[in-house]
Amino acid sequence: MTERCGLVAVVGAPNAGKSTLVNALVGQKVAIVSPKAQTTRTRIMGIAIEGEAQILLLDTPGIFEPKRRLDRAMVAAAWGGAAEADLIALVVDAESGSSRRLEAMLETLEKRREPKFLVLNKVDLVKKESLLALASQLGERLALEDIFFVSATSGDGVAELKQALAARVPEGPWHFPEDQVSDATDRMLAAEVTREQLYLQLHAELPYESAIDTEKFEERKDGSVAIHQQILVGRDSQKAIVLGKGGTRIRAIGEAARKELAQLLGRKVHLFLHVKVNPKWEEDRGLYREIGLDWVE
Ligand SMILES: Nc1nc2c(ncn2[C@@H]2O[C@H](COP(=O)(O)OP(=O)(O)OP(=O)(O)O)[C@@H](O)[C@H]2O)c(=O)[nH]1
Ligand SMILES: [Mg+2]
Repeated sequence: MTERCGLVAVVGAPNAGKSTLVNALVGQKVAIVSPKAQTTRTRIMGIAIEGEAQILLLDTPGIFEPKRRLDRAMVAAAWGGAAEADLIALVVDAESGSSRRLEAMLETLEKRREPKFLVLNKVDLVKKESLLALASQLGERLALEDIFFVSATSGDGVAELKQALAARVPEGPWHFPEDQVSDATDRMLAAEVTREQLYLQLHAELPYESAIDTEKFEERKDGSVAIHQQILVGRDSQKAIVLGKGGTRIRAIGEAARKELAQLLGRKVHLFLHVKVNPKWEEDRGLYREIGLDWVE
């Protein structure tokens, strides 16, 4: 058998389930997930293997109408990911169906030459008839090579999609060792895992208005790792919320992140979190580099 290897850009609206799907295809958590829209901020490659094929899945930020500089950088990262891909997998939340936002995205996708798969996700939440109606409606709008019905959370249809992706990526040597599951460094993964807790444990706008800056990532002789991270927020009032009464919130965030990370890295983790107020963190070029985003004017 010949080896195959190719890049699949996973694009779609915020909250469609792109990161959940990438994790399901890889068979391991490589990307963070939350019920809030705009969880993913940069491109993360998840690496899935199916038979002789290595499928490089580029999880991208959800595509929406960008306002802030950070938003613009996120949307640029998403479309930029599609530009390098052998195949585009458009993930659509089957429950939300079509919307003005999806329409705008279809217009951009129409102009792209890359072959496209449509992945209707969250089929566990909708009736079959409405699924078929949505599929045929989108099929009329866009030249699609294939349509898949999946539930990234239950795993329904994921194996079929994985097989189809494996068959569709071009012949060529694998780009990564077979035991590698993502292109993120442990340092980046650690920052993402803490950020996921901000999305899960803090309300309203706060997660969007915060970022993680890694100050130190230190491998210790005993095999453990010590990680110091700053949680950047814009205002003093936000710092108070992140800390919580008597520091309870930040302890809960740190504890959950540490546990998850220890499991993902398979080693002991010492996690030190500090909250820092910096009203201008969104204008900090160095931080964009740390996050993995290009600076956009
Ligand atoms: N019921 C159901 N929920 C799902 C499914 N797939 C994802 N979700 C949920 O949808 C929410 C968003 O999932 P994400 O994977 O973070 O979505 P995303 O497209 O990566 O979102 P952004 O990174 O914000 O663009 C989470 O609460 C997931 O648990 C599914 O198949 N069924
Ligand atoms: Mg995501």
